[in-house]
Amino acid sequence: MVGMKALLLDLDGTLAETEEFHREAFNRTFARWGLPLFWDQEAYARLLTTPGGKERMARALAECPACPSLTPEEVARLHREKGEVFAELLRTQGVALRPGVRRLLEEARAAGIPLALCTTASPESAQLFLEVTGLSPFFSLVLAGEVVPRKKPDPGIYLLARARLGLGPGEGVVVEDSQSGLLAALGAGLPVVATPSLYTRGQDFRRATALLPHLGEPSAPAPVLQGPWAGERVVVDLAYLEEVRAWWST
Ligand code: XBP
Ligand code: MG
Repeated sequence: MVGMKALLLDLDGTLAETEEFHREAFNRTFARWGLPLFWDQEAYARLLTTPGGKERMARALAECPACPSLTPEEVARLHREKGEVFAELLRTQGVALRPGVRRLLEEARAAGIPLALCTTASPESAQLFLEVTGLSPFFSLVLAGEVVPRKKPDPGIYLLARARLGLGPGEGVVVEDSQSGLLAALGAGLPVVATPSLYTRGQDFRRATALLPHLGEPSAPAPVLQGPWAGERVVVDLAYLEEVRAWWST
């Protein structure tokens, strides 16, 4: 029996490895503006601890003595332009979903379980991603960017999702790839399946209800590193998510 009332998912790093497109878009935008900033993978991994592209740019500018001081309006424009470059990259190159994502979304939809997308990325980037991947029809709720005053790890976005979906504590399950997303969801009273991504693999996931490298496919199940069935290989499906809920509430 499925008692789960909703499935909530993060976007960047969780549904797909999109961060390299974001990084490329930030760098191209810095170059267009003549700013002496370039984020290699190492710098970007460090900067990703600041969720939200605009906040990340503002932080890098503040930490850069050689950069001009930009007004908040200019930073907002810089971020909008970055979003346009990101959109162009996504449209022209497309992006593959991570293993098990489409399978799990299809199973949830077939079972009538509402799906919510909860991301710190801008609404424009989130909508375009859903279009490009054909996932738009799956999500009944999309919460993005500045829909809440404080971004993850603040629990605000998941508390808002709970309110919109009418969920009590533990009535939904969250899938996240980062520590900040994990803390946001736990802070909102929701169990979390963590599937770390390219940029988040070294983060602390000890508080995740379940930890796996990916959601798994029947042909390639995922090893459970922590949580229900630890040490076994599983396909994260609705039955497994029920076990995650039971594990969380004990
Ligand atoms: C993802 C992010 C996003 C993107 C950039 O965090 O931090 O900000 O890197 O997108 P999460 P924008 O996966 O935890 O939501 O530039 O559109 O903000
Ligand atoms: Mg993420």
